[in-house]
Parts: sequence; C-alpha cells; structure tokens
Amino acid sequence: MQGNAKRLALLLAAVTLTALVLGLMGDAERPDTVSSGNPAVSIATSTTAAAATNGTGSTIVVELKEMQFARQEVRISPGTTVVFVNQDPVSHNVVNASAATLGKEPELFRSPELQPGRKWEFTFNEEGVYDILCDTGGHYLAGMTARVVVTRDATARSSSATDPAGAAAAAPAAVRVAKDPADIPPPVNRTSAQTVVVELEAKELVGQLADGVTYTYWAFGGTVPGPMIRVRQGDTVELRLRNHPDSTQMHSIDLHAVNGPGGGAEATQVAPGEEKAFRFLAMNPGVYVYHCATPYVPLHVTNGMYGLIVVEPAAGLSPVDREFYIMQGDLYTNLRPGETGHAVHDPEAMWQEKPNFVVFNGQFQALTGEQAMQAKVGERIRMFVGNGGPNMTSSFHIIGEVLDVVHREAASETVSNVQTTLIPPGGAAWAEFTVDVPGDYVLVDHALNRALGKGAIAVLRVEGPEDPGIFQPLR
Ligand SMILES: [Cu+2]
Repeated sequence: MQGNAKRLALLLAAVTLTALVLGLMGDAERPDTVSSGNPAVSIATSTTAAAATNGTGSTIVVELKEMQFARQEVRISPGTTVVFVNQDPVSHNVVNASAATLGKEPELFRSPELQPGRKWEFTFNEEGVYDILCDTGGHYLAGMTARVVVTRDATARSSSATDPAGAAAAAPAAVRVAKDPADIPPPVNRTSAQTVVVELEAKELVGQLADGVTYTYWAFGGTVPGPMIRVRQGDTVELRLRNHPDSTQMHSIDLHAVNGPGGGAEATQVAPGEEKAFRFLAMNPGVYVYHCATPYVPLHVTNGMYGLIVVEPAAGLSPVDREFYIMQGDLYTNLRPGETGHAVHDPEAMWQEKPNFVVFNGQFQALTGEQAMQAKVGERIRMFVGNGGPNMTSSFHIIGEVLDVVHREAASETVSNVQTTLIPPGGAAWAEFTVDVPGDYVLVDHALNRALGKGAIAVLRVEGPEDPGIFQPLR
C-alpha cells in the first residue's frame, strides 16, 4: 500500500500539472494490465472472455488504479461478469455514463462508493457499447473513463441485468463552515527570520450552505476559507498537510507564495489518513491564495479548499485597529438559493461556469446579522480579501465606503481612493480605510446579482457617534 500510495502521489502530481495545461487527461496513456493480486476473483488474461454455455459467464477483472480504469476498452461476450477492483487509496465508483451523458441519460448501472480495496461486479448480458466512468470526486474529468464492448461471439442471453443501486450515506448534522473573519493571527512583529511550522488538515464535512441547504464541503481545517497563515518575509515555512482519515479524496496544497514546483502541490498529494510536508522560503511579501491542487482541481476548489497566506514585509505592516479575512467563492449545485435540502455539485453547471451560489466565506450571506463584522467609528480597518473562485472574478466593493488604500492584486504598491477593485480567482487584494460614521456597510461582489441573488454579501457593522459633517440624512 505504501508503494502504491507513493506511485499514486507521483502520478497525481503529474496529473495535476498536465490537467492544468490540458484540462482533461483523455489522451494520457493507460497501463495495459487487468491483472489483480486478489485471489478471490478469477482473471481472464485475454481481452475477449468467452461466455460459458451453461449460463455461468466468464469473469474478467478491471482494476481501478492510479485514478484510471486499468484498461480504456474491454471487449467481452454477453454474459460476462466484470469485476471492478479499487486498488487506489481513495474511493471510486463505476457508473454507466460518458462525460456527455452523465446526469442526462438513464444509467444501466451505478456501483456504490467503492472504498480502497473493495470490488463490485456487473454482468453484461446485452450486446452493446457501455461507456463507464467514475464520478466520485469528478474523477472522470481527470480522465477516469472507459468503455465496455459486449459482442456476440458466444451464446447470447437476454435476461435483464439487475441494478445494485448504491446506498446513499446518511448525512450527518450540518455545521457552520464560514470562517470567522476576525479569527486571524496577529501581526508577526518580529525583526528576524524564523522557521515557522504550519499544520493544516484537509477535511470533508457536511456544512450549512444556506438556510435549509446543506453541502458536503472539502475544506482546510474544516472552515471556508481555511486558516489564514501569517509569516514574515525571509521565514522558512515548513508546511505539514494532513488528510483526515475519513476523507474520500486525496488532497494537496498549492500556495501562491511558493517559488517551487506546483507551489507545493507535487510534494503534498496526500491520501486519507496520511501526512506530507515540504519547506519553502517566503521570499516575496504579499497576500497569496493557497488552494488544493488535486484533480479535478476546480472541484476541490469549489468545494471550499482555499485560503490566504500573508507574508509580511520584513518591516511589518502599518498598525491598524482591526483586521478582517474574507474570501469569495462560487459553488455549482443542483439547488438554488431559496430551495431546501442537501445540495450536490452539478458538474454541468461548473462546465458552463454558471454557479447557483457566489459567497463570502463559504456560505450564502455568511457574514450578516449576528455574524456581521464589528468595528467602531474612527477605527482604521485592514481587509485581506481573496478569491478562491474557481471561476468568477470578483468586483469587490463596500457600499458606502471609499477604500482609501488598495493593494490591487495584493501587490506591494498601493493605489488610492478606489470604489471597486477586481479580484481574480486565485488572487487577492488588501484594502485599508477608516470608518467615519456609524451604520451597516455591505460588502458585495458588485456584479450585483451574485450579491443580491446568489449570496455574496457581508456586513461590517460600525458603531459610534454620528458625524453630520461627513454624512447627514435631510428631511
Ligand atoms: Cu482537495
């Protein structure tokens, strides 16, 4: 298992890079084996397994290995049973669909989730061409597809196939995943470099997406965004990524503050229950996104796997009264705001880049009401604002507040007196301003349907004395 996991990690690293370039892994070479070490199943070594005439068909094994079906095309006679064996350290399933038909056309079969080492079989009685894929974690988008061709070169049988439907797991109680925007590390306040150990854990959990809507998030530390990391320019960061034993997926981390392959993603493809680590020198000051970079990367990101790392310049940041940490993200779900139930990811909506939810800190209107940010008149505020995406660019705006100073794209240089600043997916900005009069200041993506319709709203509640010289309603 250890060796397998290592090979898988190497492959995933390669897949990560290739997938980033190609988008899909459809042209990748597949291993040419269907062998199995499992003695409990018989193995057909030829590509065509003849069905026996007594009604007990032949059996052929297809391994699910290294995020692929071990063979892209399997040719069998009617009546042959195909045993799918999961040899990966993560879950897979076997679904009768192609990427084009998934969710649109009826499926003849769909296996339950196959945990590592588990197998599932299906007897193909009817002639035909059966597209198969794994839609667990969107693995088909990273190339986990294949085809079973059933041809009548032996006795055909016409009995109908049974569909062993997968049992849906009972959903545990939903929790609040939205990161508290005030829950961030204090300024570094050091005059020399250090080695800083950062420990993160990838977790998969059912969380509250909106009132009456739950969603299965994948998240660093169980919050969206994950914990804000804060170091000083010149620090050596030792990043240790653990993947919770209950995870169904590999996870990893790519920090945009890293100068090195994959931003750390190659070194951190980590299987459930395992931990991986790497070190990097925080050379460039700034505010940088980190995110999971395990295929299918957009799925890991939309599910909540992103956060910010702040690398303070050696001289530190100017003192302010309050700091807040906010990240925008877009979610592609079968449910819309106002509907209720457990929402599931909609791959077609993501393909079309049409999110049903656009949110700050992972949840519909997460930072409003009791959860609004708090400040007092006259205070100097710094906001670290990132965009996990994966796809929507944010037109970040605070209604009723001019941003005195903005580090656009989180650059070291500043611009002044900004109303709305663009924050691309995988990017960040930070802004500083003084709040002058009391009231509720509403943070939005000024592509306003996303704010008012899809949830990208947060509130900064400012208390203190009025200042009629700055703002005064007239009767
Ligand atoms: Cu992940």
